[in-house]
Amino acid sequence: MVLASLASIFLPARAAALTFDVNVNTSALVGHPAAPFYLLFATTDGSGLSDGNNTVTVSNFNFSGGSAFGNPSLFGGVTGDLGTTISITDTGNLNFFSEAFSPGQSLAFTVTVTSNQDDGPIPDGFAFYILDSFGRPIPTLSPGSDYFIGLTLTANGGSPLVFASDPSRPPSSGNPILIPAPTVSSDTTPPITIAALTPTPNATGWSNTNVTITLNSTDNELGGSGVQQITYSATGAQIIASMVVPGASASFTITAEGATTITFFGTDNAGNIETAKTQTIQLDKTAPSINCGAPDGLWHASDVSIACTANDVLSGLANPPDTSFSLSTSVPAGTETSNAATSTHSVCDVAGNCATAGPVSGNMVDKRPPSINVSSPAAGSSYLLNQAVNASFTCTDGGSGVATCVGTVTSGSPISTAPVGGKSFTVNATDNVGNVTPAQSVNYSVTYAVCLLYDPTRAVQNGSTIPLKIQLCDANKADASSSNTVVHALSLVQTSTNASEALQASGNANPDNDFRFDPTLGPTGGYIFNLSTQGLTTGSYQLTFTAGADPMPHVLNFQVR
Ligand SMILES: [Ca+2]
Ligand SMILES: [Ca+2]
Ligand SMILES: [Ca+2]
Ligand SMILES: [Ca+2]
Repeated sequence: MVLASLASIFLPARAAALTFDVNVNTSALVGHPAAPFYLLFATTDGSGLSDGNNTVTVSNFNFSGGSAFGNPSLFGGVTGDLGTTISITDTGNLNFFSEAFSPGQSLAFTVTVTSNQDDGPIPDGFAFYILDSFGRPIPTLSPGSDYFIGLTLTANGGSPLVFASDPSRPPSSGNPILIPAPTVSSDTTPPITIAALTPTPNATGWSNTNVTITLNSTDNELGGSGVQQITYSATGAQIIASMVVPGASASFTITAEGATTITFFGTDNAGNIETAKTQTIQLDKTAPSINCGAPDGLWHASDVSIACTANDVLSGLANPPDTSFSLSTSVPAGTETSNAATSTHSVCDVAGNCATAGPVSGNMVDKRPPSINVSSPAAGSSYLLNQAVNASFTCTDGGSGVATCVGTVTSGSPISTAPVGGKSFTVNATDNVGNVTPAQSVNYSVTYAVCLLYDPTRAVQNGSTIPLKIQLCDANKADASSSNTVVHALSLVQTSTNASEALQASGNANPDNDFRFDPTLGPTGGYIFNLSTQGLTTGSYQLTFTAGADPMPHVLNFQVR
């Protein structure tokens, strides 16, 4: 009965997809008097040689409340049953499987075909029928024979042809059966969804600005039905409830710092759902926090270091030694400042956020010793013996301040003006951080005053002897003459012409041109030089002499007429 019906099977010339899902509305079969019904799957070999180069498997039967029953009929290269998987190979010219079933509201199954092409003009074919209790196909609108699904097994690939039942032709018994054309989806492959992150995280997987996630889904397999929607959600730092976005792309932005795990998947128009994928976004928009010490308000003789610490609560420090470091001042030698700034240091986190430590200002660094200014005694000056001269000097420091400022005597106290000779006055200074000023010395002289015991305005007669009598005095005109002090005549010049004249002592009282000490000329004595004016023309003269350790020469004036 069944075999006879199949003699009229005609298979259409259409290429085949590899796998497709079939759904048939079988509700019209429920309770119909033409029961029992049979499912029939068949292949034909187009080569006529039974070459066995194509195999069709049918599986995943779902009777939706119905069931298979009875034993399958197998013909040709066929194995299996409705409870498992049916395999049909074109090892005969005609190969078919049939088995009775009790219909439910619908019938679903999956067909997988190979797609080898026979060499001849007639390709291999596959068809699906539903037979009634007489083994006749339920009439359909297909051309030539009453199949619900037909396809050719060629190498080109393609889609099955589907047909509804023919409402004008009844089955072997009862009224015409109304079955819509089966729905066929050749798509059993879920979409593939890729997440693109903008901007791209750095090499460590961290981002430091908001991350936009663009989900792009594709369903490009052979016979793919296309992406219907993308579903995504997020947990962790940023929570996003499940979002369903129609179409093949979706975009959203992660702004919360920390780790957010997104979950996403695509669904194709055949209802295939991609296995959910996850991706974790690590977002850190906050630069490290830095803590540096403050200036201690004290003066320092050398550069100051300020200790700093840094930490980063999200991605962590890029350079672990930045946990603890120090900044230093660089004050030039020989200078002092109460507002020295330290260096700076950049601290970055793993995500690339950076903060700058320092500069820390207000550090007090003193590398300059005090300045010394001596106004008295004045450098190179000469003072009279026992002259009252007070020292005057100051020390100043622009930094830590003067700690010591010590002169030969304290400022305001009398300096040494006795005995006569070369002297020096020295000041030493230090500041409060120990900078030492090189000792500063001022040289000065102490000299005698000369008290005249003759009248320099009274001219002597040319050729006579003039007794030049003097006392060596101090600043107070007190006699400081002494027999131990040698007073020595050096030279004689005429004042008006500056011409040198011969020094001539009268008699033997002044050997070697030394003045003669005379204890009767004052309280401690005096000196006399008996100068011959022989050969001196009329005019004014100056006799220059030295006295003991006195570094300054002295001059005596006299007149010749
Ligand atoms: Ca074949
Ligand atoms: Ca798909
Ligand atoms: Ca950070
Ligand atoms: Ca100083």
